[in-house]
Parts: sequence; structure tokens; C-alpha cells
Amino acid sequence: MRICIISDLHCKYSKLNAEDKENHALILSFLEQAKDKYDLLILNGDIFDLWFDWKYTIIKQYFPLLVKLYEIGQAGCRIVHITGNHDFWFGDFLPDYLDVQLRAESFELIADEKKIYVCHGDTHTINDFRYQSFRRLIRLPLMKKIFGLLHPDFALGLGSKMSRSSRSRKDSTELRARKNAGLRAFAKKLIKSGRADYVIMGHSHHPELIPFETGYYANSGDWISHHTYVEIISGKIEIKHYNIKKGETA
Ligand SMILES: [Mn+2]
Repeated sequence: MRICIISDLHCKYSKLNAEDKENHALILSFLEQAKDKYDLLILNGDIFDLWFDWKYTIIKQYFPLLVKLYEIGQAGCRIVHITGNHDFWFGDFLPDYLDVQLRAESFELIADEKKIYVCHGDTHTINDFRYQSFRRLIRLPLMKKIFGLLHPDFALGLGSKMSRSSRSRKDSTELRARKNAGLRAFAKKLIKSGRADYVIMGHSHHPELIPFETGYYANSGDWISHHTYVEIISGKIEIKHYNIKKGETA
């Protein structure tokens, strides 16, 4: 089985600067060449900087990306999206129009005799009580209902401001180290207990592949500064770096 796992593309819908545009082009180019390469594509959260589909409308700025996902699905690849901390308010658009299967927390499968566990990772960072409370609050059905009543232009203007302020709030080195440590500890626990051979997460924007006695923890990194993804081909796990000029390099 050929599996690709990507996360943290953080595709924006407003106020794109030159770097954002470059990143978007790289993402589209990656997805174009991925069309016939995989049996399963796992979108492991924070693909969209914000997602909302109203009853009658979607965010048109995502159209190029959505077309690529549609084409990948049409080429016979199964697509699974796991909720991130930026994209969790899904309606019927992804499942009904793109045939993307949605998972709220995690996704597990066995492929080529490897037990694979995939989740975004935002619930496994250390000492993040404030975030965990916010996470529960923002996911209440009532919050989604209220957001859905706002006019899209207004709601998305608000959303883009919120997302920008969270992006400019640069994590301190210490906080980042704690984030990574939390993810590693969670992966270690799953692997040691025999629940999984491979644990794959994102969220930290820090690509890494850590071997344990009976398995691996992989973080797929991001598409803001690393342009990395995880590939599991016939049971062999690797982190790869995509380069638009050279095609791809390991
Ligand atoms: Mn995240």
C-alpha cells in the first residue's frame, strides 16, 4: 500500500503575501504530481487556515486546492481528513462533493502488517490547559451555528484576523520544545504499549522521524517553511522534502 500523510499546509484565503503565494504554488504542484502515486492520502489537520461551509457557499479562494483534491480522488486515491486546530468546522462539502472522509480525532489502519496511528497532535502537547478548554468551547455545535449565521464576508474577515494574530504570536523556544516533547511522549506510549507501530502527527511544524524499539514516530512538518510529508510505501516509513525545481528529494 502507498500512503502519503501531509499536514499544516495552512492555506490562507485572504491577504496573501509573496511567500504565501509561493507556498500555495508549491502545494498545488505537489498535489499534481501526487495524483497517481498513492492509494491513500491523509490530510492530517491544519490544511486550511480556516474552514467553514455555509449551507449554500464555500470559500472560493480554496478552489484550486479543492480541484486538486477532487482530481486525486478521481484517480482512485482514498482521501481522509483529520481535524486540526484550524480546520474543524466541516459541513457536507468535503464528504459529499469531494468524497473526502472526515475524522474528528484520529485515524488508524493496518497496512502491510504495520499498525498506523495518525492524529493532528494538538491534544497531546504538554501543559496546555487553556488551549484544551478553548478547543472544547470552539467545537460546541452552538459555536458552529452562531458562526454560520454570520455573513461570510464578515465571518471570514474576523477569522482571518484571529488566524493572523495566532500566527504572529511566535512560540518561544521553550514552548516549542515542550510541544515537541509532548508529542514524542504520546507517540512513545502508543508504540511501547503495542497499540501502534507507526505514530504520525503534525501540529509542531517540526519534521522529525524518531525510531523506537518497535516502531517510529514521524512528524510531517509543515508547508510554510519545510515543505515536508510522510510517505509509507509497502510498510517502509520516510520523511520527504518536496522541491519544485528538482521534483522531489528525500
Ligand atoms: Mn495545528
